[in-house]
Amino acid sequence: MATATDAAEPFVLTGRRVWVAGHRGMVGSAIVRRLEADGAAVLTAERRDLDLTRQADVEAWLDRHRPDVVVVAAAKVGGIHANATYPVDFLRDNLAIETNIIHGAHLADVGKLLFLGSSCIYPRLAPQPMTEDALLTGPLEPTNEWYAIAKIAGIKLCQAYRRQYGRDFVAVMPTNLYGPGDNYHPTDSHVPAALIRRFHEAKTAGAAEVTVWGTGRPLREFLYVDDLADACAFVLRHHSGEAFLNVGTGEEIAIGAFAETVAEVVGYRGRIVYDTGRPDGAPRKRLDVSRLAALGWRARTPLRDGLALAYADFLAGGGRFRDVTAG
Ligand code: GFB
Repeated sequence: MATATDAAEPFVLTGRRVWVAGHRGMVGSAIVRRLEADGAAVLTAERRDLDLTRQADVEAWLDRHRPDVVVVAAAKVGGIHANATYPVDFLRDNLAIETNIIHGAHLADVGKLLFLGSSCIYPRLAPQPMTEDALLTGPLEPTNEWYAIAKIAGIKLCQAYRRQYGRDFVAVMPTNLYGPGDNYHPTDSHVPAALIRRFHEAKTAGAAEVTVWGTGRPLREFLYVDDLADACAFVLRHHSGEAFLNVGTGEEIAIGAFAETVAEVVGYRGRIVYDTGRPDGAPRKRLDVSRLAALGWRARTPLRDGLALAYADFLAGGGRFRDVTAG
């Protein structure tokens, strides 16, 4: 497997025209904040003006706007329940979105593209922590294999356009994320947003107990979304190569301990009970983050600090949410 290579010269983002596809999502909006702070001219396209699943529309938009850089942060995303419930949306829509944007970027002669994948691309029982070399070495986690296959295809597309056309298209694999702009959907959300919402509602209602899905025993790694955005700006500047890069904290916590931490941050003091009828999903999925660390990047935001910022955002935004299957 190719190793991560420093770009010959740092790629300059200041003054560059950067299209952030998926700018309204938690990841996309964090990347917009970061790139604007770095002096890039960020381009965006509203969902009502551009359907990313329609190839001709995406190619026409790229031909008209001709960005210097493209960040593929657009995807159908959701937690364990959504992934297992909407396999078509997670496989077909994500394949269409990434194929259209990556091929369109090639046709529009885009200088650099960053594709965002996910840590769920790795085998369910990959040795921990999971290095980038674990890809395709074993069966996937059944609850999110649809999303995982789509994201693996995205990695391979970036590598293929580098080999066949010399395109500087790179990919990062973030771990589980949380932070401002998350989707607080009651059932389709990821576990951080789900528990922030549920503990807040229980505190407000004075509920005696809160139900957490599964056994509470699985382990997860959680990265604050603005740290991911910082890593994306770093990778755009300093990485150019086929090797994709894990982005995480390298630390894991059991879902039960995570739930207790969220309850403390939210200020809920009732009981936590577990609904073992709900799936646990992957037992562990901790990333080996040494390859990106070797290039000079590390996550900064401690979990409790990040959760406090996420809860403040939830309170400010009133727990907005959107359906995964929304067009
Ligand atoms: O974030 P999450 O839904 O997905 O976390 P994955 C699921 C873990 O949290 C399981 C437990 O062990 C759940 O049993 N959990 C406890 C809950 N309470 C809840 C709850 O109220 N809501 C949710 N959602 N989980 C995701 C993939 O896998 O990892 C995504 O589905 C993406 O596509 C992401 O790849 C990185 O961590 O299991």
